[in-house]
Formats: sequence, structure tokens, C-alpha cells
Amino acid sequence: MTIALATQDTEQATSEHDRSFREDVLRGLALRPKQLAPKYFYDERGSQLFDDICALDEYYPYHVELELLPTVAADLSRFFRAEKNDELSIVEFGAGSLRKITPLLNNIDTVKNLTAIDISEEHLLNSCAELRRRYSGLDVTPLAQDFTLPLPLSQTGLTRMGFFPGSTIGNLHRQQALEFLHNAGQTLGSGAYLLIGVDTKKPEHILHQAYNDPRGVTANFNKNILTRINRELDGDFDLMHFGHHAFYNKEHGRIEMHLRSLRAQRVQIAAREFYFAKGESIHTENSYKYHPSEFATLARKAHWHTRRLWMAPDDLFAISLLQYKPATTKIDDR
Ligand code: AVI
Repeated sequence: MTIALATQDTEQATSEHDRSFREDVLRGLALRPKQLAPKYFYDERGSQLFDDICALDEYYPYHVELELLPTVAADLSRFFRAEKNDELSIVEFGAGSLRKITPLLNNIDTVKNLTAIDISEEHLLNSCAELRRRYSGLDVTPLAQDFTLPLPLSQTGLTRMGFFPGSTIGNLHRQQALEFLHNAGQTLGSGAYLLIGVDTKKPEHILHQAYNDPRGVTANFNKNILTRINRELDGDFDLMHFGHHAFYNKEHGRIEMHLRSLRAQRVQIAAREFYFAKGESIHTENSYKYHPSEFATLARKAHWHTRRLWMAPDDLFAISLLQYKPATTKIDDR
């Protein structure tokens, strides 16, 4: 049975993941400036905190994309009919709570199966179980893995469409984003589609509010990475002595999140000592914002061609349908 097999496979992946977590943390905190990879935010608690962020009015990317998706899905349904793609297989990268898939499943009646990939296993299994209850005819396979890597997917004979909502691609550096797009192309195959949500450049005060909510949910999400290090790597971070710091870096076109040491302090992790000067920060996340044309150029470098583009009101968010054509095959590139 697909689900049991996928779960078995993930056991090995989980221990590899634990090892790389330790190595990445020790390496990242030895760098100047210190840094931690944002993928490590998402343990069970971190995933829950991210869901809480999505419930905030200030965090517009979530609401704006969700409001746009039914229109996108209705257009897609027509698009695939016109392209004579009868049945669809969707692969969601970084599936999380699987809430964004609902407008697609409600509007496109040709989706036969869904492979949901996410690094947070427990959260993923719960979300998949819920989805199976709601869509009884849908074949749902969870894969608890790092979605940025190429994955061997079994052949279905159906038209494949990757789904990467939420502007999670913004959390990757440009080079990493290119690698992701390249790997997604390898995973999905030539001719496959990718529906991707990308946050846009916009007035700074909107961005600032989205990453500095007054209730401090984003601050807790940021600090949770320290709690995780304490628990999983025998660390002794005192969360009271670190502050959340998020700002828009105009030169790089990205929101940066940091954890700032509020005093000079020493921290032990996995029997190693790290010194923090007062005001020194750990860079925990980038969230790149793209003009749609900037993103189309990036995607094309990885052989993904823009077939459709939907913009949210006030250009607050963009959703693109890309198609993968790695060789010389010509496609309609409107
Ligand atoms: C998951 N990702 C797209 C979010 C973002 O906006 O970059 C993560 C996040 N960080 C702080 N708030 C939300």
C-alpha cells in the first residue's frame, strides 16, 4: 500500500535529517554572521506557529493567495481541457497543512492523485488523513522529505502538475531557487507543469507589518528554532535573551529575519560552546520578493516557461503556471 511504503521510506530519511540538523546548526553558528537554515523552523510546533501566522490579518501572502486560487483553479480547469490533458496528478512541494490544495480539488474535477511532500512528518500525516476523509476518491501519498531535493516518483501516466504555493520559493537564495526549479523539473519530468505562488515587491510598510505582527506570533515562530535546538541538540539557549528582528533589505529585495542577542552570552549546544556579543544576530530567514517579470526570467533559466500569470488585487501576490521544457522542444510561451 502506497501510504505504508512511503512512511517506511521516511524512517531512514528522518535519521539523516536529524544528523544534518546537528551538522547544519553547528556549522551555521560557527559562521560570521551566524546563520540557521529556515527549513529547521518546521518541527511540529513550528508548523503550528506558521499556521498561526497565516491566521493573522497582517500576513497578507496567505489570505491574498487563498482568495486568488479559486479563480486560478477555474481557469486551469479550462486550460487543461483545451490542452487535452484528461487526468491530473498533483505533487505539492512543502505541503504543510494542505489548505491551499482545497480550491484546486474543488474546481478541477480531473485530479486523480496527490503526492504531498513536507519535511514535518507528523503535521503532514495528519493533514493527509484529513484530506483523505474529505475527498474519498482521491489517492493521497505523503512523503516526509526535503522537497528541495530531486525525488523518484513512480510513473502514473497522468499529466503531472507540481504545486508550490505560499511563496516558499522566496525562502531560497536565487541560486537555491534555481536548483529547486531544476530538481522539480527532474522530479516532474519534461512537459510537466508547475503552479507556483510568488510574493511581489511592494511598499515597505506592508512588508514590515507582515513580518512584525503586534501579537508576536512571528517572533515566537522565529524563536522556536532555538527551542528546537535546546530540545534536540541539548542546547541551553535562554529565549529571554534573544529578540526577533525582521526588516526589508531593499538592495537584495528580501525580508530578513534575525534573532538578536540582547546581551553578551555563551550558549552550549551538543557539548560545544558558542559566544554571542551583545547585538550580534543569527540570520534565520530570507523571504525574497519578485517582480513577475524578474521571476519569469529566473524560472526560464531553469527551463520553466511561463504559460499563465494571475495577479492579486493591487499586485500584492502572483501565481504563475510554468511548463518544463528542458530540451529544444518548442512550446507556446505566452
Ligand atoms: C513559508 N514562508 C513563505 C514564509 C515567508 O513569508 O517567508 C515564512 C514566514 N516567515 C515569517 N513569517 C512567515
